[in-house]
Amino acid sequence: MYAIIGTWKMSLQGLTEARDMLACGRNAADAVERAIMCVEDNPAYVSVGYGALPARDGRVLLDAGWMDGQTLRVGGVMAAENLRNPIRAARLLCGRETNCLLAGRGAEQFAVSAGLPLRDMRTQGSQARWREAMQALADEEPLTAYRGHDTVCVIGLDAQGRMVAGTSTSGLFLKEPGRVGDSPLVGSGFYCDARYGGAAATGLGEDIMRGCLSYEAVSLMRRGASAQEACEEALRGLSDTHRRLGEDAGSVSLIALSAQGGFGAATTLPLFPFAVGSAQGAYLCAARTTPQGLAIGPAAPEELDGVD
Ligand code: SD4
Repeated sequence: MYAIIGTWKMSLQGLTEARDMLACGRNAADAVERAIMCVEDNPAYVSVGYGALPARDGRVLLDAGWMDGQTLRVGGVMAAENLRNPIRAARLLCGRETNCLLAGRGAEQFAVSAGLPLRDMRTQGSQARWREAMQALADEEPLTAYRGHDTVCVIGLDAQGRMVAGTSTSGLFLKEPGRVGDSPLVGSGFYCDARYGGAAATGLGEDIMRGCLSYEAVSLMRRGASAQEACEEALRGLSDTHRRLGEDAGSVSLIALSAQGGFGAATTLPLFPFAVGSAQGAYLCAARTTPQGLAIGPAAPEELDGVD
């Protein structure tokens, strides 16, 4: 049995390839890396990898995280510039006993020493988006925090029961240079323990960190919750905290995959698309917030027009 889940519509193409790899007996690590690289390499996805959303100073500064569910080792890069595939660096760093989370120039130097390709991650499109937004700031138009800053998160389970979780993002649009979100932070942006399952989050990192959301979801699976129950309960806990403090619910979504191959998703948004892959194929799903509660189900791409 094998299964894979990824955040947002943008993960579908890579997830489809990754599912085929799992179906051919490839391991979860290779499949998750492939799924994420596919998003990183595509400049049409403006919040991950090549051509992603710049920081205030115009630089594209990327975060990525990786966790091996067998060893519970973690790797990650933060505010990394010029890394063609941040997820490859995060995966390689995960094999280390020490120095497995690297920021800024250290991440770039590691990539060079590991023989990973570098690339100027700015594109004409990313620079145009940056100039336009800086102009809007100068004109004092309010910028909302949630402007397409989506993270690709993928969790995979292979036929041998190995599990891996990975994340990759440029984080908040117009972030302060050096700002790090939840995505490379174990427990917040992702967590994976092959005995129970994996979880990963997308949304405003500053909120996600307050509940160590991914660890919380895996911890609920350890105590017997299904992947779906774990997502809903972990996110409910964070929303309750917001409510108690008189804040609004924030913009947070969570996915999970159990060690038995069960899928889960929850969101505070009206609509959160995600993709799943299994022996049944790879397809899009959506979590919808309805007056009756959370509704989860398959979604046709045309239902998700205009959503990432
Ligand atoms: C961050 N969590 O840097 C990321 C951004 C994201 O949907 O996932 N947005 O805060």
